[in-house]
Amino acid sequence: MELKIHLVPTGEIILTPSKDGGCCCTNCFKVVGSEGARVTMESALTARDRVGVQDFVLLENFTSEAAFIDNLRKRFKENLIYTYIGSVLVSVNPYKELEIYSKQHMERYRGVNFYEVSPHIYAVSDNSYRAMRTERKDQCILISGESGAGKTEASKKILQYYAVTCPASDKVETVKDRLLQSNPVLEAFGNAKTLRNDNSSRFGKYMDIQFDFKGAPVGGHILNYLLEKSRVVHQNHGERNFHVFYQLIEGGDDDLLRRLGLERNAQQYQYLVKGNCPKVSSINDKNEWKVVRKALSVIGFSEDEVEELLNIIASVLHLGNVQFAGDEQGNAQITTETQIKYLARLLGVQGAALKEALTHKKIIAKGEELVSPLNLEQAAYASLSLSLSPLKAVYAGTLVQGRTFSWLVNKINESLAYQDAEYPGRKSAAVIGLLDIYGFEVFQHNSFEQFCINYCNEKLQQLFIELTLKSEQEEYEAEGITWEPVQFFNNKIICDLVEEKFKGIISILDEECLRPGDASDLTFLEKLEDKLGGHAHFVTHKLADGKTRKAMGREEFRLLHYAGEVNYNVNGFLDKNNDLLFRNLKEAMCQSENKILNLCFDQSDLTDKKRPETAATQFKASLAKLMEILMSKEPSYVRCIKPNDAKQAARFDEVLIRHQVKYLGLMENLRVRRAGFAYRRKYEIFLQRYKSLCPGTWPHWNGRPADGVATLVKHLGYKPEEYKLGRSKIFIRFPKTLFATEDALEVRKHSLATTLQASWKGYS
Ligand code: AD9
Ligand code: MG
Repeated sequence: MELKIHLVPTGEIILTPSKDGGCCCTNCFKVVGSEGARVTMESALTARDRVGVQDFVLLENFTSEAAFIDNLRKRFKENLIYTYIGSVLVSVNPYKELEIYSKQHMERYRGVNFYEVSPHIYAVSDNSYRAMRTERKDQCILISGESGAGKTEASKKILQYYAVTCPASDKVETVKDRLLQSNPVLEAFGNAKTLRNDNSSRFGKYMDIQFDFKGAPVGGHILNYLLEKSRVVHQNHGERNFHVFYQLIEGGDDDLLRRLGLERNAQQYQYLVKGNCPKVSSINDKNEWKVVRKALSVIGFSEDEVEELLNIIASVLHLGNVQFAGDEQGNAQITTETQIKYLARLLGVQGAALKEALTHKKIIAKGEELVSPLNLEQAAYASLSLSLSPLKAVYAGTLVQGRTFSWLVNKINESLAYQDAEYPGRKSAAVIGLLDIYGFEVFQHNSFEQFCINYCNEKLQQLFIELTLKSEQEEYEAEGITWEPVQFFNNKIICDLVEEKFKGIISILDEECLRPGDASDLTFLEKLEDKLGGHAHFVTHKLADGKTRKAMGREEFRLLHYAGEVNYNVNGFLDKNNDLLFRNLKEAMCQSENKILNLCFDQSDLTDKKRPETAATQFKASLAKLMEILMSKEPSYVRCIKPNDAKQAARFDEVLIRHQVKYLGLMENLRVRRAGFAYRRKYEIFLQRYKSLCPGTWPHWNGRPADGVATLVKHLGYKPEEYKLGRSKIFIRFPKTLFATEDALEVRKHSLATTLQASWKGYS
């Protein structure tokens, strides 16, 4: 049983069971001992020291990173994975199931004030919910952290919290089910086993949960960002393709597999063997398949739609097994007729057209169609690992997956769309948005994907700076307290470096992608060096004496991100940014009888003269839109930390954690939060908690709460420099002032209990 410490006036401590067996207030900490036992003050303080502070703003030495990490470690050791920085929740992945997510736990957080209970993801969920209800303002919860830190788990816990605690009705139950079931479907198609995480999300996700006027969830909407399409055709050693391929092969019944022409053996498929990792101990593909099939039905996919979806998934596998050989002229010829037969049937296209599309290149020049055969060399150049498959087969595979994924998200959105039965067209009353997006990434080899992901993190940091500083400033102003400006690094300069029109990296990249002639990844690098060489956050590999800078390759440029330095290798930047599909493959797809493909590839793909926007420009536009969405809402933050790279419980790797504390900007966050006052609370709440400490306010205070607090702090002997009284809140500058008040409260509580007991005895 968990026991809670109660200080008594003699300086001793009595152990009593804590409320519901869990922590319940700021001063509640667990100790080992038997109920009723008396322990010394010293051991009590050791116990308190053991679990650390539950809000980093209460750290005495708040500028010290060592103190920060130490607090995190203490709490992690005690399975206290959540800690606040003011209202920001820091969460450390426990890599084990903790008994803290039950229905009882949810109830404990429901409608309770943020600081009255121990830190929890439910507290953040509830706080946003209540703010949405009472202030009628849209909320958003931004979850960030590196791969494997627990973002997706956190977002699922938030969704579960709303599903369990929000008001219900028959219709609402359906929506709740659909919201919950959208996760396994999206994860099947968009998550994969990577070296960092067995269930890594390979796309960014923003989900709006829509609520009605009674606070019931009535709908949802999902936006997806930058699916890592290249995974369909290539996986690094120890990694897998998207889960759905393995689930289908392991879990699909015999009939289904026969129809799809698939064998129950992942090793048979080129696109599934690259990582040499068909099975993962933490994943049961067969069971997951059942979950996904059920989820598809709950969301409202018809049997036909599921069939067509699976036809596409099977086609991707067949596509990977198409093989080529060179004829006498060296032109690529297909040698695997069976695959073409299956592909033609599954995709609903003519076999001959498909063959032609896979071995030829068609372009329209000056209104004329030019068809030329692809040779094996072109193919080999395009895809080293698939040396015998022409480049465009690879692209077909990736594009099919990318477009199918977008179709899937749209379909889920249709199913989640809010329809007011009484007032069609009426919008939901308010929304809570959940952002689960890739964290900052630094690998040995960083490419276009990392460039986009890290750019996204710069934008989120920019938003964080604007909103946190802005809200801090606004709070001081609203409370009539002088604002003391805080020094911080504004990363706008890096955002501009990436995205500025004409001058930024994306513009330069697009320019090279559009330039006919000799444009290549290396000419792109040269242009970057020419145009950005003098920028404070851009570093070229070239030194003045013509040598290459240490720790940088000749094909690399370095960006000094807010979170650290990253070297990017330009290899593949142009191809990935172009993301083109050859015309004859597009034509083949447009003729498909598969309804999903038909929607994904329409005639405008062929007739539209305008070149489609490049991948980076599209991403930039979608991020700008996301920023707009988030700016219009009130944000809460969850910062996730991964404790070790081995995915093991109870392992706290200090070096790794230190990095993340830096990347997440947590010290800066704490500094901003502590710049003025460590602690602030509404007068009513402060008075309610501490009124027993002053004869003037106990048991009731009849005047204005602000005057009550003034009386109270005077009685407690607060010095003028220790606090300020605002319009609706008290601001306390140092943690020690608050700790002293908390200690006094414990003493007081105990003496009250003793008095009560004595008077009871007197009656009996
Ligand atoms: V990625 O950027 O999508 O690769 P995430 O989303 O940050 O990453 P995820 O939520 O998938 O990480 O967590 C990784 C694994 O850690 C999960 O599969 C769980 O096994 C484990 N985890 C994360 N959070 C918790 C938790 N609160 N309790 C128990 C957890 N296990
Ligand atoms: Mg994830």
